Amino acid sequence: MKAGFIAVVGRPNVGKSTLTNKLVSEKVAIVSDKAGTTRDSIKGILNHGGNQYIFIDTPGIHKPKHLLGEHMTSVAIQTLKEVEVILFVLDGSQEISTGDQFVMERIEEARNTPRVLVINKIDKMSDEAMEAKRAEIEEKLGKFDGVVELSAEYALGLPKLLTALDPYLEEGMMYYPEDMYTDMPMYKIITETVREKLLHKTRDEIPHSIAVEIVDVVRRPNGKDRYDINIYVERSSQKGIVIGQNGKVLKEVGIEARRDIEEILGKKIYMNLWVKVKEKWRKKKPFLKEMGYHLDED
Ligand SMILES: Nc1nc2c(ncn2[C@@H]2O[C@H](COP(=O)(O)OP(=O)(O)OP(=O)(O)O)[C@@H](O)[C@H]2O)c(=O)[nH]1
Ligand SMILES: [Mg+2]
Repeated sequence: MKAGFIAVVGRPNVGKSTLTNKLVSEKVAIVSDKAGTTRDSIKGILNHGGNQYIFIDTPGIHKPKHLLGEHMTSVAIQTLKEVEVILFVLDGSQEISTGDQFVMERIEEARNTPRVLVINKIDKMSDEAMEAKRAEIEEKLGKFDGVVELSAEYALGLPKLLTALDPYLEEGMMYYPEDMYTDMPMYKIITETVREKLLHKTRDEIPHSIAVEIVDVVRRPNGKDRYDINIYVERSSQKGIVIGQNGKVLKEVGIEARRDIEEILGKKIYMNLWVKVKEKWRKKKPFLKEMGYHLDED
């Protein structure tokens, strides 16, 4: 029996959460095409071939512009120090950027922790592009203990990744029971599901300005509980966009989120969504704490 913690890190939008979900064959982390989707570390646990792989999906590492961004980058950097092996994910279909190099510098600071590179999104790359990419990596990022080319979206190359990680797991006991695939509490799965649907339907600054909170759960005799959920935005102009004309956007978000949540809970629910304005909440520490965005030592 071998087990180990694996940090999944990289700049925003490279496919870290998609990869984590595909590895554990469950949706533990929400995914969107907007950079900055993941805001906290999320464990995805896989038991395979007698091994327990504990993947820690992290927020994309970037240069923060506000307190929430600072929290996100610190969560990821903190995770680097707590694992057996680091999985550095990059988007192979894009040029290696200063963003990737910034992540590499943070990884270097974790000193002796082994590092495996994932070149993701190979479904968007030709063979020639891959050849060029290997050279570019060596030049701009240096050497890794292992390199795996894969497509998280299409679940191509995942067994190779597990094989590459195997040597870094440690003999001993399992950390988590066999049927546990995430450490996400149910309320977080619910708020994240609502946030994901909102991310899919908004753009520009709005996805970044959204926070979601369950304010009440009312148990009902018919077993169909009612969830009252607040959606926070930073300005009143954003409120109108999130609600949409005649409430269209909010209604669609409600329908899609409820469908997913009912599947996860295995039962029907009622859901009320309210949109509220909290000026500049991403810069306010007490509100961030209330939303659960804080490190242990904060
Ligand atoms: N074509 C292609 N798209 C992918 C692949 N993996 C992820 N994506 C897409 O890339 C986008 C970002 O994916 P995420 O998994 O949310 O990326 P992330 O690295 O977790 O992003 P942050 O949480 O913002 O740091 C989404 O639109 C995914 O569908 C892949 O292998 N191929
Ligand atoms: Mg993510």
